[in-house]
Amino acid sequence: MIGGPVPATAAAPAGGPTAGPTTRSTIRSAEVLVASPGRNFVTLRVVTEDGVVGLGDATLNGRELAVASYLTDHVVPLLVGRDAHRIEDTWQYLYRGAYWRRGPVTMTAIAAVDMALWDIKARLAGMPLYQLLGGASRTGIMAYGHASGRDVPELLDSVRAQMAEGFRSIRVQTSVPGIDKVYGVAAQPSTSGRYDYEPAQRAPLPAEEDWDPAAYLRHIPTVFEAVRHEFGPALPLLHDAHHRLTPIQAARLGKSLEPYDLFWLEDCTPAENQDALRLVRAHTTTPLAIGEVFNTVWDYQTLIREQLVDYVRSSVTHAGGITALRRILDLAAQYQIRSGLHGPTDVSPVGMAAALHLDLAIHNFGIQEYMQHSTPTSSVFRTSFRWEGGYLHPGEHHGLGVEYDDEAAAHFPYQAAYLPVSRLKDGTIHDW
Ligand code: EZ4
Ligand code: CO
Repeated sequence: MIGGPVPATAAAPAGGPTAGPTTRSTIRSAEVLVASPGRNFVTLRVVTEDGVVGLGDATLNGRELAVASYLTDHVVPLLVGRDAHRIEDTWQYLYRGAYWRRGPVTMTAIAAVDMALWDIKARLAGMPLYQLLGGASRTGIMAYGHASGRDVPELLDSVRAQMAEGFRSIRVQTSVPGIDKVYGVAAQPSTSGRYDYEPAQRAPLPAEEDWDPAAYLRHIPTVFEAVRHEFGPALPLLHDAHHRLTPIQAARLGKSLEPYDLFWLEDCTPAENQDALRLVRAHTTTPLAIGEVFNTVWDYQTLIREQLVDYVRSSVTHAGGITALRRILDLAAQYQIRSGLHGPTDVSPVGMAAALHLDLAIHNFGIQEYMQHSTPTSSVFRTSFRWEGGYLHPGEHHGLGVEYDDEAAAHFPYQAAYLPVSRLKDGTIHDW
């Protein structure tokens, strides 16, 4: 009978394949929570019939209410009555079932459901989530902090302040002579010791900033020279070009930064055109990181297969959740590409916790971005994760390790806030 059809009676155990106790946990309700403790956050809360609660981050900076509506109007009604344990089936149901695949709104909504279901599964298992993902591959998660300055002395002070906070790897952003406002530079130096750059501003219209690639390309190497001169060769330094360069400009920047041995150069070109990175890669050995605006594995297909980048920058929140990001990271691992997950303040503490469980479990961990959340944010989201000696750890609470305080959240209603737009000197809209 080898290779032939198996008779119906041959292999089936007594009682058929569905016999035996089944593990089921029916979803009783799901609701979308929108609050603005310091900045806007959208959170999905899923509750099972046994009262087990799972949380998911659905925050899409500057487009928050679109995801809230996608979830409330089109996803919550599909969740009620489903088995919370069936994470894979629910992911496929929402991704394939919608017919309209991909995109940041859809994938952020799916991510929130995925996170909440993993949270529930791990709480029911009585384990921190990283244990279900394979257990710890390391003792702590190396995180990088953010330094910025309106000039070099202010920047050097900011690097010192980050080191005093415990950071052992630091992203460096600076103003550029002749440009009024530049991505990544806080308007005022931090008074709390905490890094306080927040790109989204509460206002009915987006702020406008200016941009000049030539001035930037001239200035940045002099800044890294000053930072290396002050702090020596060993401190890992990162930089974010925030999608603003053409391929040849990015190639030139990567080359001109080679003497300063960057940990990575992030988002050097706009992310849509994966082919652009071939040109950059051919010209520089500066390591490249990309992907905070990507939302599926398809955005990485050429980049990973052709080994055009070194770090995957997605967040759990914007790339379809733990289920989907794990697959991206596993694909990356086959090509020696490592993680560098996005961790700005617009990834909520729920999204951050999900990242930390993944970071601890995967083999190809690289580094984690960490921009500490504000005091109002921490009053709404109670977290179990720890920050010690330059390393993060998700903690040992069951599930993701985050609780949502409804009473605290009630003090912070949604306020419209937008990321800025960027214009060249002649007024032309540019990539922000
Ligand atoms: O501009 O999270 O690397 N970090 C970044 C962030 C992004 C914001 C956008 O919502 O580029 O500061
Ligand atoms: Co970035």
